[in-house]
Amino acid sequence: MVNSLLLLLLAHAGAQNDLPADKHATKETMNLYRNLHKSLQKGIMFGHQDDYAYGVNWEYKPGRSDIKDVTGDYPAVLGCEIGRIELDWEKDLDGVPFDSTRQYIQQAYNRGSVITMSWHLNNPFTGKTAWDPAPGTVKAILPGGVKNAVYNSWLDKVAAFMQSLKGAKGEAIPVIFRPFHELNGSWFWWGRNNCTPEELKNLYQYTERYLRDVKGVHNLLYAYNTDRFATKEEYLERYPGDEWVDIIGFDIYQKDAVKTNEAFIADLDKSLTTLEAIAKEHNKVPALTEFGYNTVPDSTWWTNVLWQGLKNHKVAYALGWRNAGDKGNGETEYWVPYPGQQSASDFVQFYQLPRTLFAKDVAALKMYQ
Ligand code: BMA
Repeated sequence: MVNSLLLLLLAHAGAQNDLPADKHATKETMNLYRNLHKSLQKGIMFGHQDDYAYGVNWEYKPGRSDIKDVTGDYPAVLGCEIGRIELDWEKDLDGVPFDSTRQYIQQAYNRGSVITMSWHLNNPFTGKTAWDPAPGTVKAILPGGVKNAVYNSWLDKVAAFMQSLKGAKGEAIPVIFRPFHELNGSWFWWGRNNCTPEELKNLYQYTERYLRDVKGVHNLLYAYNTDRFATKEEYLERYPGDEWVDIIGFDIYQKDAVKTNEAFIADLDKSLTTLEAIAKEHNKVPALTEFGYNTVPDSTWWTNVLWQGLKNHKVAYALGWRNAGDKGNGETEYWVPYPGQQSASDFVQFYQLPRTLFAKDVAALKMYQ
């Protein structure tokens, strides 16, 4: 009797651990969370920001994708953005209409892919962009601050968008939301030099509580997302707590010349080891929330660099940044190949590795069931 009671209690504790931060998350969101944990044993899902919207030298062509043009399959994870939704704009800060974003999310969901969302929200204190690091912003938007009502009204718009994401049966489409990304850097107003650890934790918790408990948004998993980091302590300095977070990740970019390949592999490998240790201790899903080497100037970067850093690790997904192409301001930006790009054939090799997962692989995993 005592034994079976103990077993029951243990089973209950185990089940509690399988629940996401939102204990009232929809069934599909709960399933996604559980399946993300399970997918770690299968491989690493490849993700790409704005993949369905545009690529190098094209935009808004239904069904098109640079990843598909190169491999024949879509990425397993679709990255989307909602910066400027807070201002009621029709398009996000990169020009993608929110109505299109909603459709891309529905398409990704219908094919069984996973969706993640970033939010480069403007600075609610100064009205300038996310990159305006005015000190005092976080304090000003929290309760008691002069811009709290403004921030709430912005969250109302985020909530409305999230609640407008519906599958064929009217069910809410789950999204991995990663607000306040790269929070240990100082380029965004929520960054390290621009607020205290307590303020950031409060902001994270406040935002989640508002969306979840005030607005009743129940289709989100929450990602805690730093930039490059050196130690576990640095990673966790602003961690809002286990009850607020589902996925833990970091962003890492290779810059400079190809001769930095070895250093990049070593940094990626070391950071992933630390991330996995934290994920184990805190029972979270580890992910590489953004990575890349702009214009991929190394023809074997995928198998000889990125995979060398990834291959000994179990992370749910790795998200490459957006293929904006020629931005018309003298800058060129793309992070995954397109047909004819110098790393395209190496990317096909990478695609064929048994542990890299793309849309067809992940459809078979039935992430929402
Ligand atoms: C940056 C660049 C910008 C873009 C921003 C938000 O890294 O890609 O061009 O506006 O992300 O997506």
